[in-house]
Amino acid sequence: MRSSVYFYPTLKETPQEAQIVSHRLMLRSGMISQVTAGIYTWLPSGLKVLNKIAQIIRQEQDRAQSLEVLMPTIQPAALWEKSGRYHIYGKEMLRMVDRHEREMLYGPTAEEVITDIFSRFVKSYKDLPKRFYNIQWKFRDEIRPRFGIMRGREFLMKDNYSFDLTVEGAKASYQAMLEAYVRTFARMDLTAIPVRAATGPIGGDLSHEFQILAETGESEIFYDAAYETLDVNTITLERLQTLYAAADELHDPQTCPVPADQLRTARGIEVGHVFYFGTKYSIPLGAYVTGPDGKQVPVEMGSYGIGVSRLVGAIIEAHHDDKGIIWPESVAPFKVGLLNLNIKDKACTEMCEDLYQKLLQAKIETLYDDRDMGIGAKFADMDLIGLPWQIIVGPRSVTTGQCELKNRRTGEKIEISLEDVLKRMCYCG
Ligand code: 5CA
Repeated sequence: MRSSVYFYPTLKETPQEAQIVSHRLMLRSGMISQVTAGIYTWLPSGLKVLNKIAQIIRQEQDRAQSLEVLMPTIQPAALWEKSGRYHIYGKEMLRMVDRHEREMLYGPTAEEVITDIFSRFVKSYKDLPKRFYNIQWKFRDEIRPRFGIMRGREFLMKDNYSFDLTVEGAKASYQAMLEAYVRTFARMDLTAIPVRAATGPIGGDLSHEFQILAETGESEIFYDAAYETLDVNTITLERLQTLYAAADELHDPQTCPVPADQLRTARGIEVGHVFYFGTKYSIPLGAYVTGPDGKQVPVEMGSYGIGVSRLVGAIIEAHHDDKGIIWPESVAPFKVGLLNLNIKDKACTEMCEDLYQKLLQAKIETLYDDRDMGIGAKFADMDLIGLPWQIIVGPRSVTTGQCELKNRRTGEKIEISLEDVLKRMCYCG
C-alpha cells in the first residue's frame, strides 16, 4: 500500500479527550474515529488490526472443536422473556420497537438466540458435545463509555456457547476454552492471567476472567505472590482452583486464603470471560436431549467471551513507547514500512519502487511512504503507527546499494544490502 493512496490521518497533538495511552495512540495513528459516545468508525489501520485479531481468535476457536456461526445483532424481546432476563437486564440493553409494534433489542450477548437454535435442531445426546461461536457486534448502553474502544457501547465480541450432556462434559468444554484462550493471547504477545470472577447478568456458579496487567486497567485484582503464569500445558480447572487470583468483587479479606504478606493487588484489563452456568438457559428455552436411557435431560451449558475490539486497546497498552505503538507482528496492520527519504530524487525513487514491487511479489505486507514531505515527519509517523520493521532508503542508497533496516521494538538499526533486506523480510517473523 502506498501512503499517498492510503488513509491514516495521523495527529501530532495529543487529543484532549483521551485519558489512556491506547486511546491516545489509536486516535493519533488514525485507527478509529468517534461517531458519538462509545461508538466508533474503524478506519483502515484499525480495521486491519481488528481483523487480524479476529482471525487468530477464529483459528484457536476452530482448533477447540467449535463451529462458527453468525447470529444477528437484533434480537426479539420474546426470546428474552422466556429466559426471564428481559426485565432484569436493565438500562444497559438498547431496546426498540419495530413497525409491527414488536419489542426488539440490540443484543448485548446471545445465550438466548443460540440456545433456541440448539433446542430446535439437536435432539439426542449422540450429537453432543456441541460448541458454537460467533464474532459479532454487541451493544451495551454503558453508563460511562470511556477509554475509546476499551469500554465502548458498540463493541466486537467473540462469544462461544457449549452444550454438553453432563457436568463433567461441560467442565471439559470449559477447560478446552481455557486452553484456547491461553494460546490465543500468547499469539498476540499478551500474558493473560485467569482470575476467579463474579458471574453478573450472565449467571452461573463458575467463572474466570482473563486479565492483562496494565496500570490503566479498570479491574482491580488480588493474587498470591506465588501465583504462576499458566501455559497451555498446565492450565486446568483443577489447577486454577488451587491458585489464588480473584477479581475485586470476589475478594473478601475475611475469607482470603492468602497470608497478608503474600497478597498482592494489581490492575488489569479484562479481555475474556468464561462462564459455566449449567441449565440456567436450557431449561427455560427448552434445550433438552434424549439421554442414553431414553429420558429427556436439559443440556449443561457454558459461555465464553473475548472482547475482540477491546483487545486492540489492550495490545497497545502492553506494547508501546513514548514514540508510539509497537505492534506484535501477528496483528500489525503491515509488517514493513518502506521509507523513501527523497521522492524527488529519481534514482532513489526508482530503487524504492523496485523494492516495493519485490516486497509485494513476496506477499510481504508493506506500507510504502511515497509522500512528498519532510523526513522528520515521515520518521515520526512511522514510529507512531508502529509497524515492526522499517526499511529506510535515501539517495545515498543509490551509490552504496545499502539501506537501513530498523527494528521498531528494539530500535536497532543495521546497514544491509537491498537483496538481503528482501530475504530477511521473507524469512523473519
Ligand atoms: N455471554 C458472555 C460470554 S460469551 C458475556 O457476554 N461475557 S462478558 O459480559 O464478560 O463479555 C465478554 C467480553 O466482552 C468481556 O470479557 C470484555 O472483554 C468484552 N466487553 C464487555 N463489555 C465491553 C465493552 N463495553 N466494551 C468493550 N468490550 C467489552
